[in-house]
Amino acid sequence: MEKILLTAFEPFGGERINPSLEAARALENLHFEHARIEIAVLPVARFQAEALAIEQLRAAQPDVVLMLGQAGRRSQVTPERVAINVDDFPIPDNAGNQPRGEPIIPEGPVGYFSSLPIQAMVDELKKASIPAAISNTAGTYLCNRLFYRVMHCIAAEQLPIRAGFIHVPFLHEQTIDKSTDAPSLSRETIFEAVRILIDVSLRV
Ligand code: PCA
Repeated sequence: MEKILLTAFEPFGGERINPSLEAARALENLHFEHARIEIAVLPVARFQAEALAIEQLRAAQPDVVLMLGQAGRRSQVTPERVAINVDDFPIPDNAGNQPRGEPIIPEGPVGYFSSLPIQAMVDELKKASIPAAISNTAGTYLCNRLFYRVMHCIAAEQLPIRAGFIHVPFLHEQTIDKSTDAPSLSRETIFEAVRILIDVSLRV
């Protein structure tokens, strides 16, 4: 039996919901034959998000950490390949922080690769007719920062944990009142996508 820590973010940027959190809550109580799921709900706040995630990671000692976040302008579910060592927030976070072009960890490496099977994840999502692609940038906002900080913790402490980040598009209901084109997926599709991501992460 493996333990999976599923992290998700609170709403931000004027949204009332965050699809990552909706999915984590829906999946939390689902029964997986080979895994136990624990969720961490993170504030969209520099420092606090990673502090909470790392605290919960230490307490839970999971085998896998799947970090989820919203990428509102994307049409596909996108496992991220790499986290980079830079904070360059295009908008302030929910605590009002807006660093521009600062390193996340001044003495840290330039980046960390995901240790999740990202290609297999994309292949399985596509087999289920869910739009998916590997992304080569997680941006320079909170999601990239959390991804970088968690990978740094795992590397520095040589923890036996596979970890990575996956961005998911808006839910349909988030786009109803938007004036510009905004791609979105249904609840069923996003929940099924996260279920598949969990399954594939267990197969390594
Ligand atoms: N998405 C943001 C931060 C929180 C979230 O869900 C991002 O892509 O950085």
